[in-house]
Amino acid sequence: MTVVALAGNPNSGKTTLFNALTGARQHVGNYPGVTVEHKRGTYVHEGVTAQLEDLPGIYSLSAYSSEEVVTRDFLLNQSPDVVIDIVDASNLERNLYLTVQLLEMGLPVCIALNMMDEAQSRGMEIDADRLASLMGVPVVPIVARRSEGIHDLMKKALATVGVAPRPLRISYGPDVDPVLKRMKGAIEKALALPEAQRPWWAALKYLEGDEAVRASIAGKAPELDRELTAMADELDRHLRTTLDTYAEALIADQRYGYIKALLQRNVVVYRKDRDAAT
Ligand code: GDP
Ligand code: K
Ligand code: MG
Repeated sequence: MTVVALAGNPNSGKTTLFNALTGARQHVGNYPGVTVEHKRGTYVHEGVTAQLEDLPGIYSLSAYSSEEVVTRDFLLNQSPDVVIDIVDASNLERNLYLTVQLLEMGLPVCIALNMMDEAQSRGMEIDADRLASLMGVPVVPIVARRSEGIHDLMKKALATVGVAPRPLRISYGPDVDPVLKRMKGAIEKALALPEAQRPWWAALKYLEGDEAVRASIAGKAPELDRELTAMADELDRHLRTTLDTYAEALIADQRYGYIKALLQRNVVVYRKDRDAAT
């Protein structure tokens, strides 16, 4: 069966959408070893069925919290056919930080623009088609609490299954980009490593100081790990002396910069006649 994962920030409406799509066809358990809830359900509508996974809410795809680890491991190892990324439309900028990371991982993504009622009452008009063309993935406005748009969302999400995703590649600037490229090349040569399937992403994770990715590579290819660690350390030293920063911070800044610039391209318009009562 087609597997659809629901990912998004906490409080973006994942569970509301999951419940609206699966009704009583749900199974709730725990992920092994952690007290993080695992919810699986079945979507059945007009002859279409799919398996739905309500993943733990996260703000980032680092591996600092158990929620982040569980969600990331699921996305990396279970390879869902499509990831519905639930975005709170009334908090677009903050929510897109996760979206960018999902796209950088090269996952097949469909964006659910939830809480459109809330955005509207704040006087925001969001151009979903424009956002879709800028991000290169479908964007479907919904109001999960009222089940509005949810079948259209599933239709668009399932239509992407089997289409090879185009990973997002944003520039991290003249200091980081060349190092990223060299690290990617080094990882690509280690064909037997699972990380070689996502060499650019794995290189980026090294620069972000991701212990899980480092440990995974170090366990299987200690020499490659030493090489990558040396490159990452050298970049950090350079950034500290020239810009008083370090790679992880610079990468986060550049991601936010990318999102800010994107949103300024007529994605959001504030109505002047907004409801004075809100
Ligand atoms: P989760 O943490 O992502 O699972 O989010 P929940 O599904 O628990 O939803 C968080 C809150 O947002 C709840 O109070 C929901 O009722 C509310 N909510 C969900 N969808 C919508 C929506 O489309 N519009 C509005 N206004 N509220 C919503
Ligand atoms: K709310
Ligand atoms: Mg939830």
